[in-house]
Amino acid sequence: GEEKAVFEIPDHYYPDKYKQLTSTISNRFGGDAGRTIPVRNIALPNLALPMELPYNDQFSLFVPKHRVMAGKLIDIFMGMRDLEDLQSVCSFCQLRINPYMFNYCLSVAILHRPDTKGVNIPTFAETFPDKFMDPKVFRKAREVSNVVTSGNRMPVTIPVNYTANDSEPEQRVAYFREDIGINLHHWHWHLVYPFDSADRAIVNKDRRGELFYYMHQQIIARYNLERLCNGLARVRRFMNFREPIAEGYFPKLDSQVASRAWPPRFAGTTIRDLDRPVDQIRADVSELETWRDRFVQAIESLSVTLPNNRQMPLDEERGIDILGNMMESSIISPNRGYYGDLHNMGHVFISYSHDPDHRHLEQFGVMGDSATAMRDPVFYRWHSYIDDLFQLYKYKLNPYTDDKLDFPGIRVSSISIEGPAGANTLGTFWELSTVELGRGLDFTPRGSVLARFTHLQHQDFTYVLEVNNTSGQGVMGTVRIFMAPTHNESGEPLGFDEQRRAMVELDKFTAGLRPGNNTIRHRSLDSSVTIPYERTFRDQSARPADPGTAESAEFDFCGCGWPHHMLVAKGNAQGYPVVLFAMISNWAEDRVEQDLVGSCNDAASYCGIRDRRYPDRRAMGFPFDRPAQAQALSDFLRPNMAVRDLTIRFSDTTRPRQQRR
Ligand code: CUO
Repeated sequence: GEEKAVFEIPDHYYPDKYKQLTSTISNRFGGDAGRTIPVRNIALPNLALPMELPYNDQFSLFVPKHRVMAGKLIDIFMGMRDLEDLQSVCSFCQLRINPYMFNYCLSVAILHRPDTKGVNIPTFAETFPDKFMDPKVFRKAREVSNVVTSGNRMPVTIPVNYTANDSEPEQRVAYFREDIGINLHHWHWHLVYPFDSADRAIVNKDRRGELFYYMHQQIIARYNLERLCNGLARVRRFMNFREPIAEGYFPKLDSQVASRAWPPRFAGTTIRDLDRPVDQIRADVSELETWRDRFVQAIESLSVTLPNNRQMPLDEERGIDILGNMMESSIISPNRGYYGDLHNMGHVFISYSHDPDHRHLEQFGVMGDSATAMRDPVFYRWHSYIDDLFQLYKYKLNPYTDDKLDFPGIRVSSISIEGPAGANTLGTFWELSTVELGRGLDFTPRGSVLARFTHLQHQDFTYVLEVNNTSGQGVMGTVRIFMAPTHNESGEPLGFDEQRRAMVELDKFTAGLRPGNNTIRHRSLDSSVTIPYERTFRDQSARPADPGTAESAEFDFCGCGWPHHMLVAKGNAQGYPVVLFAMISNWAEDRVEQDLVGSCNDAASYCGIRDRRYPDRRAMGFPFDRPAQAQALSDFLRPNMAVRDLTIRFSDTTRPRQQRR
């Protein structure tokens, strides 16, 4: 078992209402304590601003006022001289600062301070499980925790499909929207790439605007593929802000902090002008339209208006990155005053559409929080529209020329897939997994509770590429693997342009190519898009034994990455047809010179690499990020590319999770 430690907090750190309880609090934790850690008594920084958010309110990064408060708190945490001062100010904050905001800001600081590499951030699902799971689980969990002694507990089972029944067609993809791992990935992504801080370096990461565009573009491509597998049309973008939103969503989540349910969004709700003094928000829907028009205007003219009225060109090299920062918007937007805050405020308008003037005293819905937004069908409608705006820019670029696409001397003669589901077949099924609850719930002193839930899974497989190198010398190549649907919802074949936008990145890796014939074998488990199950859920049994090492730091920090269990779309029982695409590009032109030792670099495609540059010089999504003069994918192919028809066959069985690796 873990040794318990007691923190001895200076008396005046306790809020007044706890003062007389101080001795009780320390006694309560002190009973079976292993050691005592005195907390340094420091001159406390001014915390007035972050303390303005009531302790029991919801916290949203999308709400401008909350953003400013969080930015201040992050700066305070970043500014502490050393770990002991940081710990001291945290112990002061813990009972006063809104717990969601506290957790977010401390996590950002731990991720970015040089002296906290290797410090464990408990996985968010364990800290605030109410954002990810059906509340019934917690009631049951409390019962279990009270009556059963630690060590031989039965896991509590989270029901499948608990937010709607089969009358709601959108429910067919609820397993995707409500997947705990997908929501954790999204939350981590926004943690790694915050859009606000007084410390510009935290925001101004290499190609962060482009990654905002690309990671969300890939979410939409994956969601659309998932919808097609389930007989649903691709998602309709939310582009007319005055039109009612057809899809409703009833989250059935309780907030532990605010001790009330997350509000629903009824079908047919229209976003309306906001006037919520309590959140210091006053904004009209027409502002979204103005910002949108200016954004489109910048793309039309390939030029951005700066605050001093000068123009900045949107060139091929940096255009999409600048647009990403402008759209989100982040503090490194070239002109936030003029181009506004379109994407973030879209989240805000939607999340308050049930109570735009606060007359019902309701808080924001799930769209207002990056930990829960992906549960709501409207998330995908909003982000499809955002993606359309980015695509307007991509359509302004010239198609890639031969010298960008070709790799002279390299021929990919075939790509195929091997695995237990059969040649060129991917097998999917339901899997039953267990995750530990507890940290965010008051189960002390009895320890934690296990929750069991069902999620999609696929059988492991291996890519096999046959490559001929006639260049006469050994070369390095970058292998880029994508998957896409072949037909639309009406059964018509997809033209090149629709298919390129539907391409789902599966993997990207470097391979050495000897002169002559080469066979490249690469495991699905090693995907550059995903992180293993153990990392998504921070299964403590998988934690490297030796804390403080580079391995354990990686394990603790690198929660960003698509969950591996969602690498492949569900397919269907008959076998859903998709096309697999592989390209080998010239690594000499792709490479980024940098040292990767000790950083987490195995899910770089959607998350980048911590403290490093994005490890691929090409545009994200290359070679499908731009239109081309091709009617069909077959017209686009070059000798260094290959395709293969695949089938994804779903078997409606539920199997207990098995150890992979
Ligand atoms: Cu990730 Cu809209 O950016 O939620």
